[in-house]
Amino acid sequence: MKDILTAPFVEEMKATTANMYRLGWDERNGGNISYLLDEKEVAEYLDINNVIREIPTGFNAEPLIGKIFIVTGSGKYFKNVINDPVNNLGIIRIAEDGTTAQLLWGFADGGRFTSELPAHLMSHMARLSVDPENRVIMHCHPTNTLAMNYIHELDEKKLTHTLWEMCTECIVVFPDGVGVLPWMLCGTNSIGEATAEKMKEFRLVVWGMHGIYGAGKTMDETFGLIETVEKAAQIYMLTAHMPRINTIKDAEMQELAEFFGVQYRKDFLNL
Ligand code: 2HA
Ligand code: ZN
Repeated sequence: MKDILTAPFVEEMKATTANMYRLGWDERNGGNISYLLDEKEVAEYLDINNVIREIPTGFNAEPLIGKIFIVTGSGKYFKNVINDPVNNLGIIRIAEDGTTAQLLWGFADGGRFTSELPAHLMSHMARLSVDPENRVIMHCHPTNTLAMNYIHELDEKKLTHTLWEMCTECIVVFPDGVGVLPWMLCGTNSIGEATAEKMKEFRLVVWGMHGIYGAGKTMDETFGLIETVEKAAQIYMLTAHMPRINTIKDAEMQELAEFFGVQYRKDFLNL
């Protein structure tokens, strides 16, 4: 059996949480990540028949029965993952009943998975239904994205349009746009259901005045989506209080999307 601390998926979780912390997206215990793993790969590092603990999830994730995820822990700080993965991360498998998480590794100090597990697993189900290769769900509190929430209308078309205008690459990176939820109580099944509903349509969902969710096939794709939104939001926050003299026009955004061959939300442009 290989050493789990050398597993590529543990390394990716360490590197990603460290990067997100460094960028100021995950203060204190803010943020959470879940990453769908390949059973055969996990079995190279762990006896997958050895269940350490069973933890009820409080909701039914039947389509994910038997699936294995590495997830960040409830109340844990992203800043600490890199030096102490075994206490801050856990590997769980969804049991036959669909409502229990079987702990296979981690949460060594008696901890449990992120309080946002409903939003994560429901989002995995939603993304997998439209993209069978989706593996990652990521949540964080990027500073400029959050700041923008307070001064910009929380409307999907308007918010996406403003973000697309802020950097030339935006419409190419997230042509599907950004879904938006109003402020809602976090950590609940309700916000999980609402997020998952949006995830059928968008890989990015803003939680009004809270943060953002991203989904993707890889850690890089998911991180890159959030990073690009945050960059656009930063440009917006640096310029919103000043007269705008230049902008990327809708016809130019259309030209970009068509040149790069991406399926974009035409209804989010004013052509
Ligand atoms: O886990 O970010 O939304 C801490 C959070 C809750
Ligand atoms: Zn949060």
